[in-house]
Amino acid sequence: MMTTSASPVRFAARPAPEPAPAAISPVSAQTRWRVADIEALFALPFLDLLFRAQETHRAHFKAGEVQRSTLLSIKTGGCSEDCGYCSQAARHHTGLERESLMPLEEVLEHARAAKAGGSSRFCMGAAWRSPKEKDLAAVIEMVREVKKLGLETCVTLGMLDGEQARRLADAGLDYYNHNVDTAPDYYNKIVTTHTLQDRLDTIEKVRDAGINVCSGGIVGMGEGQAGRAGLIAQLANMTPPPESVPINKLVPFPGTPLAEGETLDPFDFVRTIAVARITMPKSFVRLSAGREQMSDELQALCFMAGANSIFYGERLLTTGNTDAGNDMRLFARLGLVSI
Ligand code: SAM
Ligand code: DTB
Ligand code: SF4
Repeated sequence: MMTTSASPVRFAARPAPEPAPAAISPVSAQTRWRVADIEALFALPFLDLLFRAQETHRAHFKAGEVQRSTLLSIKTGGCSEDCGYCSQAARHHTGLERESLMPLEEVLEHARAAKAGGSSRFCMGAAWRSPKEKDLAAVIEMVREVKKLGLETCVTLGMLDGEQARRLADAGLDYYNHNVDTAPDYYNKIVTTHTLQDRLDTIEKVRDAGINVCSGGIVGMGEGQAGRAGLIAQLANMTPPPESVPINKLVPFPGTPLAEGETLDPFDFVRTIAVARITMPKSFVRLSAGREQMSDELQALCFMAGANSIFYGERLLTTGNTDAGNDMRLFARLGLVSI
């Protein structure tokens, strides 16, 4: 059973929760979102929810402007962790070949191509529980060199300690991606080799080092609407909420424990985007993994619901992404503008 209050985790906690609003009221920067309030948003009639998400979006962003980030897996497979969705966990028999850390020059070739293609941010992902010293030094060099190309940088390397976060900040890293992934009381059904608190601790260290936080989650892992509300609550109650919120739709990968799970009603995915937009009005909400399996019409609904960022380019980490040409045709058809 999902609880009706947000997790009491240290990072998300605030001193004095606001009293329950009579209606589902707009939040101020100081309001704590209760899971029940967020569930009530999910329960709104679809058109009312979308209307409200549009209103919120237009109050904080220029409608139709979409940021593009390109992903690169710089270290693929062989991960010690057991995240149930992930193709890169060594213990899942996914047939994925383990690769060592990509050399700097190869990373830069991908980054130059991303820049030429119009992406504004380059995100480098590594299948680590946490980075070892030698690896971190190499990634720091990558961050410095990618920045010189005029791209924003993001890395996702697993858990960090404070010193590692500070060194990444000193290298000029713009964003660190570390997802909370699902609701607090669903987390240990998905991952057992680390805890949600471990992830919140890393996010806190990233924040303290002055790096922008990119944190979101995955929907479609059997969490239900209450689980999606729990996911959004912990993100929205961070102080401040993450600057970037990737909402991933599970990409079922053969050989992972979650490959054969239930399929998500696509409108519930759109609802999740809309609720993220309403509860985190100033954050970039990224329509992330799973776009390749979405129709143009479904993606248009996600933009309508307040998504204003995408992963752009033919690959995510180990799976495919929508063709860049298709994306640009869709942007043109919808009058969306890249920023
Ligand atoms: N090891 C690092 C970590 O766990 O933070 C970085 C890489 S990990 C692959 C980054 C994120 O990708 C995960 O937190 C998860 O949200 C997302 N992800 C991984 N596999 C996915 C899948 N099959 N479908 C959707 N999202 C996925
Ligand atoms: C995020 O939230 N989604 C990206 C990025 N952050 C690192 C990863 C999606 C991975 C999808 C499955 C794969 O390609 O392996
Ligand atoms: Fe490893 Fe990250 Fe995949 Fe978990 S999500 S198995 S930590 S690469």
